[in-house]
Amino acid sequence: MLKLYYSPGACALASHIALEEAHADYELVRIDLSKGEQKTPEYLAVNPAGVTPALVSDDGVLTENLAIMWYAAATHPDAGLLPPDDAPFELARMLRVNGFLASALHPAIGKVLFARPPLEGEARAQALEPALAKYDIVEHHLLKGPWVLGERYTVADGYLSVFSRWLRLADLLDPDRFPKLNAHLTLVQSRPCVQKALHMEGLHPA
Ligand SMILES: N[C@@H](CCC(=O)N[C@@H](CS)C(=O)NCC(=O)O)C(=O)O
Repeated sequence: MLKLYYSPGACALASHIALEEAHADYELVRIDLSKGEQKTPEYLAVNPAGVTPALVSDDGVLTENLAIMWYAAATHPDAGLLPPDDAPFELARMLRVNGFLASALHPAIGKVLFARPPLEGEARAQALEPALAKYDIVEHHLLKGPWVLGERYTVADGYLSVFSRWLRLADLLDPDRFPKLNAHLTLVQSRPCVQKALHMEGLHPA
């Protein structure tokens, strides 16, 4: 059985949603980031980077949300979480969005919301605007609507929802600046599998 190491509400929620949407057989192992459990020798043996998520499978260990989401989707094709094989450009569009979220948006907003010690005052303001500018890119260029790719739900939707959720919880998902992101988050959170993943992590829709 698959085993997902996660921390509630952190970016591993994207992998969790993908496993749930795939109807995969999996179990959860909670890692408490506030207690530093991601740096214990036991966990570092699973993910030497000391971050969540990590997925243990019969094929081996996977880290990185991008890889875990793709593996969950590709090993459960009936769930239809990827564009079809005969639509390589659609797949490339999905990968473009996921790549942008992983390499640009996540680090930018993570610095604003989760830096240790926390950013304050001018330092926070200086980090916030470039982070919000990444959300502008998604709002205006990457999110087609209603789903990321248009009419089809893919793993990119669950992934994006994690970062929109963080912004809404921080009271920063301004409906005037981010109308499409707001509508998208609400739509993603209406999916039963997403609600189940949130519930399993002890969370509620934002
Ligand atoms: N690129 C990685 C990022 C993983 C990551 O940064 N996870 C954060 C939670 S959102 C974490 O575990 N941080 C703990 C730490 O930095 O100590 C992925 O997408 O899987």
